[in-house]
Amino acid sequence: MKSTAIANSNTAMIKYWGKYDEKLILPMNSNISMTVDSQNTTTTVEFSKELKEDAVLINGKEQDGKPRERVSRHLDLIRNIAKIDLKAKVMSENNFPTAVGLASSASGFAALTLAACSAAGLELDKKQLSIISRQGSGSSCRSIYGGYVEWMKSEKSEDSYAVQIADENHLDIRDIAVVISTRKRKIPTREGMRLSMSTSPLYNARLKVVDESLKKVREAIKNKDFTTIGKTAEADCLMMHAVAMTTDPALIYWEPKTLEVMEKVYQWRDEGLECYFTIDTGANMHIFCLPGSADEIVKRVKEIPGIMDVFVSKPGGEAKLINNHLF
Ligand code: 2P0
Repeated sequence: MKSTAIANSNTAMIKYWGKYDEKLILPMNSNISMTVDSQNTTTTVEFSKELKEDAVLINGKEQDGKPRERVSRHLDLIRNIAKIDLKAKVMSENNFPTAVGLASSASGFAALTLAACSAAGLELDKKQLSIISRQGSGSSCRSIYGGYVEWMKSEKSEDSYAVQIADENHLDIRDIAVVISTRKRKIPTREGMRLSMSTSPLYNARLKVVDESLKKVREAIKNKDFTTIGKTAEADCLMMHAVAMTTDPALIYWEPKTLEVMEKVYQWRDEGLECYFTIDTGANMHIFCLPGSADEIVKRVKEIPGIMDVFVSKPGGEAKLINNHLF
């Protein structure tokens, strides 16, 4: 009853921001991401009758309090489906520094779901795995698949899952993650989304246009139309941040350096170096570009004073089981 899985992180091109159902984690809008190959989580899960309670180690550190509870609750969901009552040991390692403020819950919950379901003896298809992963952390359901992925909204749990739009070999683009700040968010993302829904006057305005953006990006991925993907992703990022900024209390994730990089992206584009930015719930950014422009953009990003780190990713593959256990 022991399995190990590896899952990649993903970067949203059309953002998930707000839940129709908080407990089941059903999103208000469908959303699209690219699974990335350079940031991943490896997780080993073992169910054992020797254990009195779940033990959770992340990056070598024994977890207690909320992080452990969140993993335990997710294991409960899987134990329920598998009809087992055994406690588990969970060991998880990120290949990227957790403290830099890049997302770890997407790769983390996708790897946990796949490893725990396999260790519990469940044989599930990707759709079922993504439905389970979604209930641990929404964006993780997209990391079950490689390449370009859409998480479908629905009011029913069984209909809200991720589907692959195109695999990682269909269209080669680069996601340059630019680390600007490691400052911790004052308000957790989950709470931020909830506040936006109840207080931002722009929340519903974004919902009115998001379907059109989804259609554009979906088609542009199929047609390998990088320009439309980039433009639409950048516009949706600004729309999500407009909603965040007009939330009470205001959720302003950007720092001066974020705006400085934004300005550079506009300038480089004017000069003919095609690239687009997107930003999640922090000051850090992602710059999308075609493979031929990546080296030049990385060089220019590194010349900006105060940039802490840069990670370049290609489209990554699906979450998978591996034989090398962490313990
Ligand atoms: C996204 N984000 O689409 C958006 C854009 C942040 C900004 O998905 O509450 O950690 O666990 O479902 O998945 C981050 O949200 O939230 C996220 P929960 P999650 O990538």
